[in-house]
Amino acid sequence: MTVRSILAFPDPRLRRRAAPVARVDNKIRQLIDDLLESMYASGGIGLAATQIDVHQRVVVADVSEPGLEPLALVNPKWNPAPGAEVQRHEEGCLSVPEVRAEVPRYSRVLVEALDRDGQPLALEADSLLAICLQHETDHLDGKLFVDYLSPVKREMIRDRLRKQRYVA
Ligand code: K2U
Ligand code: ZN
Repeated sequence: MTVRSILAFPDPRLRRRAAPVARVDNKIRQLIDDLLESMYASGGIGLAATQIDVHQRVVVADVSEPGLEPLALVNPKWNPAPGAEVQRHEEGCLSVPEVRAEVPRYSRVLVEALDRDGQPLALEADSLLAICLQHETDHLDGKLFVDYLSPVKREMIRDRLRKQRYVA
């Protein structure tokens, strides 16, 4: 288990589209363990492989107390649950430090994936887990929550982070 460093916006590697996992083997299980370790170490409740510069379709989440219900999803796909509505919710991102912004997400989603043993997994997620899984699958498609903001706001964020980097 290794804590991996997390890519920071506007790093272009965050924009790469992750490749589907062909086979869930020990290498993928090691990646899942590293993702969980890195997520807990950074106080996150979700993390996508893209964020540690591994471009494979794997995400982890744990929206309960750390370590209570770690969830690992390989090749995750989601659809809005019947009757789900779009709600705006304030989000953060471990790759966009100190930025919070409201993002529209579905309130409930039906998720299909493979688990860490390569077995098919289906779950219905609502509230924070639904938001988290939509946020993480966006990462696998090179999408960041700041993409839902106006170009002006996104530019302001880019400038602020650039200044922070030089100041620091
Ligand atoms: O993918 C990430 O960068 C981790 C995200 C996951 C997430 C974003 C928005 C809403 C839910 C989950 C977070 O930065 S983890 C930090 C966090 C912790 C508690 C509540 C919201 C965000
Ligand atoms: Zn994120």
